[in-house]
Amino acid sequence: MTRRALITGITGQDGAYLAEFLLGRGYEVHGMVRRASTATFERINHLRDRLTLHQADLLDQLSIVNLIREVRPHEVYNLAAQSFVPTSWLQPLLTGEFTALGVTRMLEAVRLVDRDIRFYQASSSEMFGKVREEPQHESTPFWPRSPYGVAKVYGHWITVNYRESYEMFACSGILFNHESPLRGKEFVTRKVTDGVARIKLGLQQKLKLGNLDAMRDWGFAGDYVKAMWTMLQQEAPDDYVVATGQKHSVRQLVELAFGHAGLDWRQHVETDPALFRPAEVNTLRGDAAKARKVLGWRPEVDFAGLVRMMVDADLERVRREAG
Ligand code: NAP
Ligand code: F7E
Repeated sequence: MTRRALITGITGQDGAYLAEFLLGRGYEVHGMVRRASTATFERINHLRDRLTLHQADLLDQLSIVNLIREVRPHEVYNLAAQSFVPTSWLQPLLTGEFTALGVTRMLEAVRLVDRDIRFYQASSSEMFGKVREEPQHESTPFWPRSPYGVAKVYGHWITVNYRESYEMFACSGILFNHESPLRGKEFVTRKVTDGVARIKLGLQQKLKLGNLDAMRDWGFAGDYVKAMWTMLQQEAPDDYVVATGQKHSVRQLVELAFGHAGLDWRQHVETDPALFRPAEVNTLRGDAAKARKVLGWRPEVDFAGLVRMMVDADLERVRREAG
């Protein structure tokens, strides 16, 4: 029997990688997209003829219920969210509506239509925030540092609560930062690799960044979507940290990315106080021992390989676009 999956946030970075992965495993893949006046399908254009897209919105409960009724998926991957941390200070209420209450709307729809549907919630290392211990694992206490992080803590616990209240197969994947050539250009890795490509090709001179001392556990998105799927194939639902276990600073990222293109970052990078955050997550490093043991999951791309992949992809794209 063909398995059916519904992905919210299919037009985002993870949605595109997950859709490709599930198609490769023979799934019938459905995606929830919100209406926009211009197309947002850039990341999934190459898959369009193999996907079924449906209009619905995290803010509109009935649209989600109708969608789950129509598709009757075996698995739902809830990836949709307002995911950019700085925007969550500018739009804290909207971030709460999408990123926190949106999860309840998804869970309610699944509960109403068919409690046997397996549910994946995209939780985040941002929940650890002002970290209580290092490395962070599934039982490390949360101390979120942004409205986004707070909303994700809500999304995590409501997922756990529906599992415990209704015996639903609901999993929370606590994923650390994962990046790729499909990453949005406002996130620091892509901002740097896009900047490097533009500087290398003479289209830009300077790159303005914020806190170069922040440290993150960066992995490759293509590796991380495999962990999402594997969580939903287990006998019992559970929560898992997904991370590489290695951390690097933004400064190291910059050195590596500029160096790969043969550039000296000191000649191009400027820090801009406006890009510092009201409350920062200074450092994150995850312990994915449980995912390794139970799911057999391991990252395949390391930090240096990831940065090279992203710089090379941006160099090729910028060259192509510049004709
Ligand atoms: P992303 O590229 O920002 O994609 C977000 C997706 O959510 C987009 O498809 C967006 O649609 C959709 N969306 C936003 N608001 C919506 C609404 N009201 N109704 C329907 N769809 C809506 O994010 P990502 O990096 O792929 O991350 C996927 C998920 O994992 C997010 O929940 C994120 O918070 C979480 N996460 C990400 C990371 C990471 O490092 N990437 C780590 C941990 C957790 P449009 O295209 O229309 O904007
Ligand atoms: O920032 C510092 C910044 O915006 C990383 C989201 O996917 O991962 C992501 O959240 C670090 C921060 O990602 C700039 O201060 C310095 O310390 O790439 P980012 P994030 O905030 O860690 C988590 C796991 C998610 O769940 C989120 O959805 O880099 N930084 N200079 C900068 N960051 C940005 N964006 N731009 C700068 O110029």
